[in-house]
Amino acid sequence: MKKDTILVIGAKGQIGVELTQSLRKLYGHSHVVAADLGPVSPGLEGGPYVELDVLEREELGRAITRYDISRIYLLAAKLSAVAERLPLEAWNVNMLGLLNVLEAAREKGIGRVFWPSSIAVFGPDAPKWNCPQNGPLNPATVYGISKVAGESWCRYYWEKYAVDVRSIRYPGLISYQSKPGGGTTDYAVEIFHEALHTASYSCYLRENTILPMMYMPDAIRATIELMAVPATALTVRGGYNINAMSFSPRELALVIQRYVPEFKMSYRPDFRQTIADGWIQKPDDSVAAADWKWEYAYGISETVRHMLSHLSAGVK
Ligand code: NAD
Ligand code: AKB
Repeated sequence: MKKDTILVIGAKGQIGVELTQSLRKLYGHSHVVAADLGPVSPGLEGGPYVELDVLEREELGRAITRYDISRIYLLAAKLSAVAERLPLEAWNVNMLGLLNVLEAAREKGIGRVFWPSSIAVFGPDAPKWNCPQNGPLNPATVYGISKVAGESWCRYYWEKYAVDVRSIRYPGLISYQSKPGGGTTDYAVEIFHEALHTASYSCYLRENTILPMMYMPDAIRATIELMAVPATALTVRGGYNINAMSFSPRELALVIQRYVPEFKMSYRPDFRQTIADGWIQKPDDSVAAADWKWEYAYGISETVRHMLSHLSAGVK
């Protein structure tokens, strides 16, 4: 059987670098093509790279044909904080990028597509704790609106054209390899860098703001597992809720202080507080557990230990 060749669009981002590396380990370096705006970046040199703007349909079509692509992971997007500041630009990137990929998948018979949604699909009226898979989708942010619309497009392309597109509503992701790109949950990555460099961090959310989070290895594993299950196992064609840990900035700071006792946290809430206040605190992931056996591995203690040990190896 012919081996799949995968295109990862938005490969230079927080998820993209680690997902590309994991896919290359699994499928072979020459079978995973990384794509993003501008030249290749560190961490992606080990395999093919193409400079690609996903908003340019013809460029996308040329890359698919040139590399004989059979699976696409679309990660290019503007995240919540950037989207609140640049609503029209964010809508354009998040929607047109997805529609270009879905259309290319339909026209060229791409076998499977992955597109990430977010816990941002839920708004202020959703249950904060254990928010169900089918909770109300009334987001109060541009980013959330684009994710709800994107989920509807994914369902539409599956039902109308049998494009096998799959999606996860990621929580805020915590990683040490790449820095996050303009989200509301970014504090949970920045805090580790600052704890090690300056032993202090000024947080833009209030100390008691609880949000759902996940360590990157869990998110990468969830993505790869979801893409591997047979289509018949899946009952959700919008985005699956997945859950790992929920904590506030204060709770995270307390765990970090176990390893960096001199670490001091201060709070200066900005516009991101309003975004966070409208989000859920913990998704219920029982549908993902039933359909494809999703289960997280990293809680807050393991995440903090791993983050500090990987990052402190780089601090001399
Ligand atoms: P990121 O901002 O770190 O990376 C996005 C990448 O897309 C960047 O490298 C950027 O250069 C690229 N890009 C932007 N516009 C492009 C274009 N027109 N053509 C090609 N590439 C373009 O984002 P991320 O954190 O890696 O998130 C990836 C996806 O996962 C997004 O859809 C995001 O909404 C979703 N998500 C992320 C998180 C998280 O915590 N990181 C949580 C929930 C959902
Ligand atoms: C963001 O904060 O925008 C992202 C997300 C939860 O979608 N991390």
